Amino acid sequence: MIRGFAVDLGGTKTAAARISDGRIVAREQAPTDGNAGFDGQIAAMKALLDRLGYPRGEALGVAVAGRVDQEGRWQAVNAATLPGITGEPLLTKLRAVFGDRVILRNDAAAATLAEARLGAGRGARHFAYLTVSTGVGGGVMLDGSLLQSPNGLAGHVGFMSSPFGDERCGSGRRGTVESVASGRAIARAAGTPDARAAFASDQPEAQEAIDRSAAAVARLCGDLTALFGLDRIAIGGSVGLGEGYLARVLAKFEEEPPLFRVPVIPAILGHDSALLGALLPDSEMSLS
Ligand code: BMX
Repeated sequence: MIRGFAVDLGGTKTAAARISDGRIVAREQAPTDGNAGFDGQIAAMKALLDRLGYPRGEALGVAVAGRVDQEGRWQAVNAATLPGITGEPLLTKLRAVFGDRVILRNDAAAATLAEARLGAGRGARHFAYLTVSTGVGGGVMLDGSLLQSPNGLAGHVGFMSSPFGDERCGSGRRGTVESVASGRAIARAAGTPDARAAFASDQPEAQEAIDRSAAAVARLCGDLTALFGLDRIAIGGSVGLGEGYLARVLAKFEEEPPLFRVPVIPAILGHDSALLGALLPDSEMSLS
């Protein structure tokens, strides 16, 4: 059973939690200041952990949007989301501030581990988790192992190309899934302050923006199934779990031939997945 403290720093909000017996027993949250820079983001994490009474040296799992390489350096892939995060040594700094028992990974990778082991992916052999939120992130579990790469980019499915996209996204790539399907892309196309407002709007451009996002995510599900031979996909994130969103994805997914149409289900752990997954070990063997 996992226990300790966890932080989940996403493009819109930063959450921290105390976890006991595999469950979140206390939680604090604040908006993420995307322009805060490296030291500012660490100070924001510390402020939330202080409110939870985190004692230095206790087990701490940290999950962040952006890529984390094998040396623990942190860099935004979508530079528009976290412009001040450009390859700083996050793991080294976290250990200096919070002690040696810090583990660090990408937020979507953390959520993938949690859903695979404790949630929607249990029993699946080749499983993918997608988060549709401020950005579009994900992770792939093959025979119980998270697909990882030394540069920390593996699993960044939001930066694959989409036939529904044409705009350049903050990664510099044109026509990415993220450029058309993310919460920010929905809000931009809908002309609303955020994706939540687009969901609440009855304006045709808002509904079309959500439909286009769902179509791009459905196509991505088919692509990932072709690439990895998946047997299940779970969808989470604030947009992914938004009212009626999964139904729209599934309606588009019907257009895929049966071979590529694996079960696509909602994430079970909701908004807690990255917090729980931040503390999970990479390998199941060390889970005892
Ligand atoms: C983006 C990318 C991923 C992240 C995903 C979900 C950045 C800053 N973010 O694709 O690393 O996992 O968004 O992040 O490069 P969220 O902010 O939507 O939680």
